[in-house]
Amino acid sequence: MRIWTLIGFILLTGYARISFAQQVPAGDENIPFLMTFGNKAEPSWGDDDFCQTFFFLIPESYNDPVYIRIFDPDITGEHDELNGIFDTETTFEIYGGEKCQSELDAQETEPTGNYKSGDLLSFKSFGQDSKYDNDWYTFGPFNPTEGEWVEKWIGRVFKIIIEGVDGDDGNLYRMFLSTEQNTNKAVEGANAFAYEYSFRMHNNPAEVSHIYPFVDDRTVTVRQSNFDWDNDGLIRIVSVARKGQLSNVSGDDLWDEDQFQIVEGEHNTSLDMQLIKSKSPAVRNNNVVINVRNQYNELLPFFVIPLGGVPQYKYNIGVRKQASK
Ligand SMILES: [Ca+2]
Ligand SMILES: [Ca+2]
Ligand SMILES: [Ca+2]
Ligand SMILES: [Ca+2]
Repeated sequence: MRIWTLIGFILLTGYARISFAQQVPAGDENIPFLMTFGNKAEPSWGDDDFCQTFFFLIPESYNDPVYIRIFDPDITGEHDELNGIFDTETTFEIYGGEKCQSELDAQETEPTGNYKSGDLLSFKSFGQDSKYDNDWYTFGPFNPTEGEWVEKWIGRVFKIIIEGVDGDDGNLYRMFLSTEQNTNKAVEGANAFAYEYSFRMHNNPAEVSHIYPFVDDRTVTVRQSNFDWDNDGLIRIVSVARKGQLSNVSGDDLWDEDQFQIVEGEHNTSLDMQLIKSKSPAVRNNNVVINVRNQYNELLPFFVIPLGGVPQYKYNIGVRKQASK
């Protein structure tokens, strides 16, 4: 009896990992919602530029059509943040083709220059559409060959740009890269990444969210910048060589930043930036923005499924690091 319960548990947890693997944000991140405000909101609501860009990475081996599904793309009813009356409009645009990711403006944090590079494949504007409240809208199908080939990530990339084009409310939403039009079925080996996250923190102070910037072999120093954190707890950085380094968070309507050196062993791994909320006072409905740059001022991508896995601190690397100081 007990052994069957155990086997059932293993199967269930394995299934859960697969089925949530390509939700954006993904399971290990434990971020409840992405967030984009209408462009008439004050940035003090937690969104500095009313725009979010995400990239979906399809592995070279996958050739069947894919769908990009959005949960709660509307701005009314459940999940969304009301400011006065609901009067916000948000556009979702999907790009593929040459330059959709490799264009440098598309890899920046601000919606300026040629950030809408590539070919516009699909577009929809959402407002107070109760049809999509607490429900899904599906873009696609897209043929993987419509994406841009990116040698560095050995796959094809699609871009989605989400912009608040009117109003002052907060659109909260999630996404899923699916092989199916009407259900969420993960694309094996796929991933998603962004160069800046705008998102809603949990309301429960016991919940810890994570982002996983990938440190390539050119990275010497990194600088994390965060906006409108409302002094909600702290950021704790864990890596294969870092046991738990504390980093700055910003106040209301402010940016703050912190710079540190990358050490031996951290190249070609992800950092685990643990976003630990304040226990008291509890901060509710906290919307925040974060990005991480290297010494060349280039942004490090956050992959929803961390490259190389969730980093675990290895005692040996830490000891060697200290001995060489
Ligand atoms: Ca409003
Ligand atoms: Ca809603
Ligand atoms: Ca929404
Ligand atoms: Ca905030």
